[in-house]
Amino acid sequence: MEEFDKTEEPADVPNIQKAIIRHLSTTMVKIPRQVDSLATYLASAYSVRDRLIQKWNETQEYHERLQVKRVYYMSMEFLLGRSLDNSLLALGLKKVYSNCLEGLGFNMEDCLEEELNAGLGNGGLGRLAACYVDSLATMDYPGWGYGLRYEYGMFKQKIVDGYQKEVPDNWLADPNPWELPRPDICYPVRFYGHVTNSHDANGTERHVWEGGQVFEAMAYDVPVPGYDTNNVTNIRLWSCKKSDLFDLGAFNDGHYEHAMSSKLQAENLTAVLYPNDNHMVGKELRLKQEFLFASATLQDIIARFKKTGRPWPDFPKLVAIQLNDTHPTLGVPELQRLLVDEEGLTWDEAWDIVNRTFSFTNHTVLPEAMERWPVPMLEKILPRHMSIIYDMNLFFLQKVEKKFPNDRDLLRRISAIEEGSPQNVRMAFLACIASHTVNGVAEIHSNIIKKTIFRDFIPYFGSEKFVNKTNGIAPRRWLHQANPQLSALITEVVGDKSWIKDLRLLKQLEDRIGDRDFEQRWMTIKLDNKRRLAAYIEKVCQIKVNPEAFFDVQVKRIHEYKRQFMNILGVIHRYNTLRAMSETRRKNETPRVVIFSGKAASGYYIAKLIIKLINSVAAVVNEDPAIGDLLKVVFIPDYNVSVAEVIIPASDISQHISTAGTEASGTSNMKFVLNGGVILGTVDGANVEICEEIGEDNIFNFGCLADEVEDFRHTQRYRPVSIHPSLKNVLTSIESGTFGDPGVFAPLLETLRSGGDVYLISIDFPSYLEALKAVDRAYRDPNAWVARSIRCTAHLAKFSSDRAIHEYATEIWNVKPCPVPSKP
Ligand code: 26R
Repeated sequence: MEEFDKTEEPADVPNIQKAIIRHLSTTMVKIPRQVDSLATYLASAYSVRDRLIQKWNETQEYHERLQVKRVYYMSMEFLLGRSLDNSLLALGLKKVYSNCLEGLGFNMEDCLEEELNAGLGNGGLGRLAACYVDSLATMDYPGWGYGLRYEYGMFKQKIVDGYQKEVPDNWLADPNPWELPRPDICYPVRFYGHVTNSHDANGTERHVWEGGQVFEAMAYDVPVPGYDTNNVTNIRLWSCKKSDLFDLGAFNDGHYEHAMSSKLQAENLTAVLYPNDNHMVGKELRLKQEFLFASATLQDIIARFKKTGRPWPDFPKLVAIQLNDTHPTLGVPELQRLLVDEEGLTWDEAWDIVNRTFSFTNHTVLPEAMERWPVPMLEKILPRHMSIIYDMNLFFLQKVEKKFPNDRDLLRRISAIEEGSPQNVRMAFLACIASHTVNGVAEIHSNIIKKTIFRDFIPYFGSEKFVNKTNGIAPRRWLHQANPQLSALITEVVGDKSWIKDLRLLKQLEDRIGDRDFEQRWMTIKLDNKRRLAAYIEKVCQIKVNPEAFFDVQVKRIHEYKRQFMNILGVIHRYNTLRAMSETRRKNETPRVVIFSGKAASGYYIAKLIIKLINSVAAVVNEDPAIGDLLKVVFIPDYNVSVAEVIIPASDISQHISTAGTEASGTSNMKFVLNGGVILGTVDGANVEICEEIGEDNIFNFGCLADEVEDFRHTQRYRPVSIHPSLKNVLTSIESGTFGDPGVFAPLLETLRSGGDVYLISIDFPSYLEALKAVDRAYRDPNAWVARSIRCTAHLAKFSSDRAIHEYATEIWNVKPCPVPSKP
């Protein structure tokens, strides 16, 4: 057995069992007959946490002592999912814990299932942050995540009568062993109030922000272990507490209720995550969340810097800050304010530090997702920051004017303050102006943002400022943990587990193509994963599906641009086609299970109608005796990280069919392919680069290209004068009531008509049906299919988050690995 598995020696069993039992009795306060799998999960988690804390301390102490540069990944969302399985694998303790639990009369799988998901994110952006922290830790980079500790994460989704119903996610109802409360780490955060200007002894202008309301942000630390390393990194999450909690006078008077009332009424800024993905809602509470986050984080980073005793110009030598989209952008004026108003630096000294510290990632091009905050709202809530933003913008525009004189229109287009009544602050522009580097998340996306949102910035800054960092996924969670059988088979081929930290080694799988015995094992693992998913579907949907059927999957947030609508229209087309077939012809068809899962933003009416349509189609198709196993449609409720871990390894084909140019990258496409699943997709986001890596014979592409989409939209060449007959027939079957009251779906169908169809479903539909046919044909050749599946996994190295983080570290952050040495 290799070096890393030393900890898996049976000698550890008694010690680990002792630790679990100790936590059962002292932490969980259980006597033996009260112990259930929840208590056992928690006790196991606490015993793992003890190890993590020790390594966490060693890591932080080591990095502090060496004064290494750290990167801080600022993200309003971290979609971590469950931690026990992941931590056990990282520490090399999974097997030994499994034995320990068995010895105590418990089953590992049952205990793992007890853990609630940490759902502190909406979708792609939040999960990306979690994968990136995994890679930072695994590759020994000094880096922390900073985020918010929402008491309620992403809502839970129930399906009632085919409709989505949102239920609060009370994820802190059980104790959370994965967070370490830090009551000693608190920062005051001010809102409202006023700014007074004065001059100090040297005649320099001083700004004092006073009054208003002061909240307090308290730190909770979430340790994240790297895989097979001593390094344990940190995600610091802020929780909001009102600071003026007690009116002590009233308390002493015995007016307890009155004394407590401010606590009872205190708006808790970190109570709940906004469940909007790609759609901005300009709520004051959200703005306050963003500022609480920005201010606490920057105060904390500054406090840590000051402990080093280094001079201010060294700040960017020790600190890199990555803005995960615009949500943390208030960190920019906040750092400027802290340096100028609190630390006494000049504006120019501070601005130079800001500029060398921040870099910014854009994750979307949808206009409705661009953060714009009304100037009057900012002026009211953050008066000092508003005036700093004005100055930053003014100085920027002055420099632009100098370089390109007499171009008023350029200044208007490039200004961080958008004209209008009211005026708005364009957060993406502010982030761009203040950052040394701006990146997109896939080649096509990075090119699009240079031609669209940031186009006017290029003549001024030069195009080098705008770079690409194609997204990646953590192989630990998305292959090793989610697909243990495939992981074991790969380890057998490679000879050891080194591929888990170096995905390039998967190339060796290619040599096994054509080895019938190996191919058989490969497909048997796929079948086992499909059985596992079928069992889950039966448990949560009470639908029996045939695990031998072809599994066709689309799981992601429900959004018009992602076109789940087109998918279900295609399903209706298939259903109609099957029904029209003779029984003898039907016998030649491959049984298929079409699986959907995903949440719609609670206020997104059309997305919710798409869910209803999927469920209505499922209700009819699944009960049709003429169709039987040939077609089953399943909507799996409450998509989240642990549900994804069951679905992804079980797909034969997965659909990534956004209108070209709209999906910045996508990351689940990478997860499916890594698990030997084939993609049916548009030429969009990371699909393009996946195709380059695996070869175009191994992916099914269709649809307009991004520049054609642009043409359609801009030249008005596109008006849906004629809807293709195949689509017309599908729409007719909905309208004739095949799937229930057609009135329900009228607003949804309307989006395709009368100059609408923003996402070009009617244009792409015919080529979509062709692509589906090509998939069907290809699956009929099992040898070619298994070869394709193996090739998918073998060529996926590029999409490891380790590669992505290495690029960020070397090309943007200038941070270097700093592995914590083992104790002798
Ligand atoms: C503030 C509000 C308007 C808001 C906008 C956008 C809230 C949340 C979002 C989420 C967006 C930024 C998001 O998740 N984008 C996704 O990022 C993934 C990681 O880069 C990409 O893979 C995916 O294509 C993109 O949609």
